[in-house]
Amino acid sequence: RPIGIFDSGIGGLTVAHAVSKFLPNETIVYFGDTAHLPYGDKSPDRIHSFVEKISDFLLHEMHAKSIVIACNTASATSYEYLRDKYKGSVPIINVIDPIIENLVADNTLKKVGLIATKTTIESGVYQEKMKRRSPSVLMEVLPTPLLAPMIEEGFSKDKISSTIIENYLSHPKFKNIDALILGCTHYVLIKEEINDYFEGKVKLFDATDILALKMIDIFRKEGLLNENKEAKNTFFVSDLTASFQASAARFYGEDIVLKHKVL
Ligand code: DGN
Repeated sequence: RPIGIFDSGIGGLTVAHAVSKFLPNETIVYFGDTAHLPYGDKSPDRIHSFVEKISDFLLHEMHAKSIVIACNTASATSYEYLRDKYKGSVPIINVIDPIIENLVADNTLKKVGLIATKTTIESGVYQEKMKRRSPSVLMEVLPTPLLAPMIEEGFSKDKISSTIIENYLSHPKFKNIDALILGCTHYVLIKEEINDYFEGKVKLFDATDILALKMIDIFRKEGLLNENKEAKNTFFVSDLTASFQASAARFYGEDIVLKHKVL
């Protein structure tokens, strides 16, 4: 049985790629809800209704053995909702908890920044989890809504991206941070640029490798690891355009073919 991975669009392909790299024997069924993107400025209720349909599709039609919410926004608004709904059937994995676990394990951190969509920041999920687990770490958050569309449009390592990145990251809130959470799946594509901005002095946390390693743990414990790959990975999107297809390779890092699927 495959692993179901979903996102509001194509950003979650960064997560899917990390999963395929660390768990090469697993088959991935990806669903990008491009018809409803961006989730980043929608209300939690609206996002619940989208992700419920996607999860039902992945579980009941694709027979997924686990679901990965490869989107920070959907993880922030709907993880508990989905976990409770599918309790006892399959593991539901979000992208936020593995990042928190890694932050908490690093006891050198005093001040941590978070950049993410408006909905993720407003949910307060990262802030609450950090406060509960590491109360002495100061956390500063900043919604950075221009970054995801900028990345989707292919701007990186150029004048536009460096101006926007600098404008956000030079915010006084982020003075003297030890670490920055890239709290949106898209931001992985500008990780190098962000690292350059901080001259390598700020640790960057995102949900690619960290999440895939966490999945190995969970799958091992649950006896879900595959010995051999059963089938090819499939990538569905709820709205297919030439531009999504063109961007997909950039996010996944390899050529892939998107298939249109209306739920
Ligand atoms: N993929 C979503 C996330 O990680 O929050 C954000 C994309 C969006 O909805 N703009």
